[in-house]
Amino acid sequence: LTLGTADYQPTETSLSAHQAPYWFQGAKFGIFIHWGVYAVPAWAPVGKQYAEWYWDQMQDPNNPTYAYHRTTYGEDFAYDDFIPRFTAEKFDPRAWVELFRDAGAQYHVLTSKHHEGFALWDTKVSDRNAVKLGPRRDLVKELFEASRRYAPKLHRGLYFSMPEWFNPDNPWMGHAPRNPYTLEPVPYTGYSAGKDYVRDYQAPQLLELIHGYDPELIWCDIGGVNDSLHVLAEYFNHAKNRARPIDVTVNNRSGIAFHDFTTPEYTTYENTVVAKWESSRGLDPFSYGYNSATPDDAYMTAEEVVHSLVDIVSKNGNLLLDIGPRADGTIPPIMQTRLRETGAWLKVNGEAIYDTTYWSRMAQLGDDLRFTVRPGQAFYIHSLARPGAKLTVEAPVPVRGGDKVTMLGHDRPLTWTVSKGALVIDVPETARKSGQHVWVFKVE
Ligand code: FUL
Repeated sequence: LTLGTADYQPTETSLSAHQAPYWFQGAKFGIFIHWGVYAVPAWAPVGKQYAEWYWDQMQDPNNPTYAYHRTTYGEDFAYDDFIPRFTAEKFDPRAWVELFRDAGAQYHVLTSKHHEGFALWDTKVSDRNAVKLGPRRDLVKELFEASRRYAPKLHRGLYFSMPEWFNPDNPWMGHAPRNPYTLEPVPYTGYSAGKDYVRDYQAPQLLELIHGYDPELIWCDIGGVNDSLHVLAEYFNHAKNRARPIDVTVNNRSGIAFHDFTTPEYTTYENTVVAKWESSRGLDPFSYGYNSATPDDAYMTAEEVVHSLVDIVSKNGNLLLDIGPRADGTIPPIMQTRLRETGAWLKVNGEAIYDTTYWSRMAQLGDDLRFTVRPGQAFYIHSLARPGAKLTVEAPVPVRGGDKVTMLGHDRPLTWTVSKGALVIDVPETARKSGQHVWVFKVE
């Protein structure tokens, strides 16, 4: 019987045998990185539009980016004129992956190519890439190599936009690139038109990534025309048939129904969803790419990040938290600070997050409590609000006489009782320091 060892076939039925792997289930926290030519203008109306959408937004006379571009760069400055300014000259992949590790993240997902069509790796199917233009470096390769070497516990993923806005062979926005003020055509730099978009370009690019970089996660975006049945069958077979197999996963935006996980964006599910999911958002109030107009105090605070992570994990999700590096490869200090602060919380409280599972109820909502479980070992109560001298948990926590109750980061066991069916934990003053973001109690 070859059940479980046969190759995947390019059919929905065959692919359906694939599930999100254990590492992804347990990872809970990843870093999304939106980096491309859009990091050069790095502008959008703050909190309203995604900065990585600059090229699309500058085409529309009713969008503030249209006027902004004219004032800042002039009518004759095409989007592709930003390419030489995308230098990555200070890109230090080791510093990046060490930052992600220190943030407590378990995986990272870099935009290998966003909707602008500029590939960050050495693609052979077009010159529209970071080796031929701009940085003149294979940014995907450098990041993956640094990650394997300096942060080997991290899992490596790649985002890939299935369509491209103004690709002459399949313009998602309905037309090849043009000057938004005169509507004159402009070149699509580095690309020679006349390809079958899917067969000669999109699918080969995905296969280059699969065979050349061994991503453990592919985060497709937008869907649309595709050959994803074949590409994903090849992805899974390649991962499985390597000398040292890897366990890979794919999201729900490749254009076919099959997926390992769903991807709510700048939102989360209200309740537990048993099928694996991952919510993404930027530290920015509403952008994945770097928006230089966003003031530091508009970014998520560490408390907001931790609250969001705990809430998501209690409902079986992962948080894929996004940063937008600058065009020179530096990560804005506010983003570094937020990631390190999150890492400090996870250092103390990570055991209540990683490799846990959701409980039969995700929350005791009115009291700002969330729950996670390490089956057979421990039960965790997360208090999003600073607890009082007594923490009352009405939800039917599986506590039995003799169980030990502690607060993570506090050295002494806490006393507790069960009163009218509720667990009541005595929380000494020393365990209730403010500024902890979330206070985690462990029952074992
Ligand atoms: C969306 C894209 O359009 C955004 O720019 C971003 O990449 C987000 C994660 O997915 O669909």
